[in-house]
Amino acid sequence: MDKIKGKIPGPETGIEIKKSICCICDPLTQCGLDVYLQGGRIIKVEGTRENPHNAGTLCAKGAATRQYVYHKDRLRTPLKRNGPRGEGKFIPVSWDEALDYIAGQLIEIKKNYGPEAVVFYAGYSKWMRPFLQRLAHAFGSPNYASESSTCARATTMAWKLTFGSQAVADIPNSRCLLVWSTNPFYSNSCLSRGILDAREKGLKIICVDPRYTPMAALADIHLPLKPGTDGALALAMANVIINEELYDRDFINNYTYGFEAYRDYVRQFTPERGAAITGVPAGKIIEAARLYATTKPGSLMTSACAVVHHTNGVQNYRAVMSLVGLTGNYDIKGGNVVNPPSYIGVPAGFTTRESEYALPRKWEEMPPRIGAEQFPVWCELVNEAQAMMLPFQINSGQPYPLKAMLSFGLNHRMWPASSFMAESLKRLDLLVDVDLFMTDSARLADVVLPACSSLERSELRCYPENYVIYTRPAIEPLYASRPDTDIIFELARRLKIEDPLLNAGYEASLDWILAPGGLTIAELKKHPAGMFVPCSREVQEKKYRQKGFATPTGKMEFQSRLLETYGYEGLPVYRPPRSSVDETPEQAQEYPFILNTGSRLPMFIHSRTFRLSWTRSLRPEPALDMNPVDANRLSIQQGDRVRLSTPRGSIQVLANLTQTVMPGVIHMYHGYTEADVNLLIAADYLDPISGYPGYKALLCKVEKLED
Ligand SMILES: Nc1nc2c(c(=O)[nH]1)N[C@H]1C(S)=C(S)[C@@H](COP(=O)(O)OP(=O)(O)OC[C@H]3O[C@@H](n4cnc5c(=O)[nH]c(N)nc54)[C@H](O)[C@@H]3O)O[C@H]1N2
Ligand SMILES: Nc1nc2c(c(=O)[nH]1)N[C@H]1C(S)=C(S)[C@@H](COP(=O)(O)OP(=O)(O)OC[C@H]3O[C@@H](n4cnc5c(=O)[nH]c(N)nc54)[C@H](O)[C@@H]3O)O[C@H]1N2
Ligand SMILES: [Mo]
Repeated sequence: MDKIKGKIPGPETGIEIKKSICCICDPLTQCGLDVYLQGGRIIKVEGTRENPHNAGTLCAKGAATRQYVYHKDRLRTPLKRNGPRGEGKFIPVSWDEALDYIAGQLIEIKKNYGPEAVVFYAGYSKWMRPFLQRLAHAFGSPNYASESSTCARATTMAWKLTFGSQAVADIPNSRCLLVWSTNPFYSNSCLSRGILDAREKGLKIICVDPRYTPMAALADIHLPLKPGTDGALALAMANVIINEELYDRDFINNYTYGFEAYRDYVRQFTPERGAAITGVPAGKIIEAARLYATTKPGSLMTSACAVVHHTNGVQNYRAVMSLVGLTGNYDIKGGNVVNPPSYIGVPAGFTTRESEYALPRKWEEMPPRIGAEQFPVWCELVNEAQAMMLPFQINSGQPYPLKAMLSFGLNHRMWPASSFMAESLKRLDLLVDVDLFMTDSARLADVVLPACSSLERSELRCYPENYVIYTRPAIEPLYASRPDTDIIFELARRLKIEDPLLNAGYEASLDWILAPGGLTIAELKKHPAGMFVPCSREVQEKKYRQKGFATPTGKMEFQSRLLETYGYEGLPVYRPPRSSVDETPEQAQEYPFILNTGSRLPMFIHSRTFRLSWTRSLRPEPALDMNPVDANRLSIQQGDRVRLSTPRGSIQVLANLTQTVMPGVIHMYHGYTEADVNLLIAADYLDPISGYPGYKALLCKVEKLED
């Protein structure tokens, strides 16, 4: 046999390469993917070199794409329940039968209980969201909800409350990067490359993180704070900046509201008090405050979740971002720049009509959303229902009954008290779940529909490098699976929804959405690997000089008027986690550790990659991370089986001893079927402003189990 040049596609090898995007992360890091095909089967994947976002690279999860797509748990046909709810007995049915049944039931429920009794839900997957929300609202239901009830939206809320709009770190032009609770080396590898480049050019880095992460290792100053004490740390830094007069006087005097009240409040947070609360030495707090305030321009980079996954989450986050105002680093080159998203959360240099598309109806024309009563500020600032209230409303039927849920990628283990969520779902008259895999949540459903992955569909994806791609399927949808959007548009037809765009389909809808930026699907199809979007002007700095801030006072608000309107404190006040030594000292005697859940691991992403042998082999068993000092005291050794408990329950896992976590804090990754840490968190352990769960600080204990 002739020697074959394996990598080169061509007739001799029978190998061809198709361009696609990864299906594991969503959406910021959905890297460009070169899919190598032989005989219609994927034989390997590589990162797309031309795609400026990942520039040929892939992470550990993306490299396992083939295992994900061809996994034996992939759903093969639509399924209908054939046995008691939750028992997992199904019979295969045709698409027509499944979709007709769903449409018939939804019409019936709407007739009997009103459209609001139907919930439309999207899990972590985002590509179907604008279409699903339009379907919900066109159907008449305000109850479109998503995984965003736990991710990213609370940070947006904090930005809107304080500055009127979100602003992201302009890393390439920055001289000092304040990294607050994010570790892109695990969570967003493409971003971490840019940080390494900037570091080589002299970028100073401060990293605020309880763990010693790769990001912390790269930093000039690492501030290892106790989880959930972010507010106190930020206020103590502000104390230094104000006392040493390192703040931006012009910005404070002309563009802010509530500075005096803030300054008075900040007085209490001396570096010493900050140190006592956070565990970070006072000297380091002072050093970090000086470095950030004097190395201009400085930018703040934060997590979509870690600071807001606390019972004082939004206020802690507001305390952190107040530092941006205090130092005048808002909307300047190299600081935090206002760069509104183009499509599905990603700014790519052009405008679209995504929100006009997703929201065809005014909120006032519909009944109040789930969570409207408990989280009014959420409803003012976020265009979704607050899904953390879902199980409560299913059970109480108050203020009105919920009867059906049409979900795309439902994972009940996302909710705190996940068993309560699972039990609540069983009480619905109709639960539909669309997923790639037969999950434990799908097992609770009446109808399960097989979705295909991004490699099997056409999808529009933007990248922050002003790059955009409209993919074509690399392979046909496996088995009888279909793209989520097909299901949405098919249901719209069967529900007899008269809506020109829902009736026109996916590509016509996209053309409508893209119109303001001058892009068309026809043009995008000519560039299979994606294309740069001509991005006109330099971003204009300090737009607030002309336009003011989109807050009630038109200024940057240290003291939020909107929060006060709804009876919350206007200042970014600090409160310890609701379950903590300070708040529940008696409980702390039995449960002496702080439990921090969900800090990212490089090989796992929520519930998605546990089933893949490549990624799983890197951490084969559910394990908690603890410091050897703590382990020693409890006679726990590496790999010992332990019981992790809170007053709500316990799970059994292995102990992983590591110096990367601080003494007194236990870290446990979320989403495992066999060791679901969210069972240990109460359903109402929520931030009072956003409704976000306090996943990242509550009391727990660890006990060694005898063999
Ligand atoms: N304890 C704890 N809990 C947490 C967190 C934490 O830090 N700690 N983090 C929270 C955060 S930030 C997030 S974002 C959420 C994650 O939210 P989840 O929604 O729980 O995320 P996943 O498990 O990735 O995805 C849910 C389902 O979507 C399916 N899916 C994947 N691709 C597709 C697709 O294209 N179409 C369809 N229909 N389905 C698809 C997957 O198979 C999976 O079953 O978890 C939250 N929960
Ligand atoms: N590999 C992988 N990548 C992911 C995900 C994944 O599950 N796996 N999920 C994706 C999603 S949905 C999201 S939201 C992002 C999240 O992305 P990141 O925010 O970067 O990830 P996390 O690990 O949740 O949090 C970052 C750091 O915050 C620290 N931290 C924990 N608690 C606190 C605290 O109370 N205060 C402070 N200051 N720091 C704290 C953790 O130790 C961790 O190192 O990642 C995305 N990327
Ligand atoms: Mo998230």
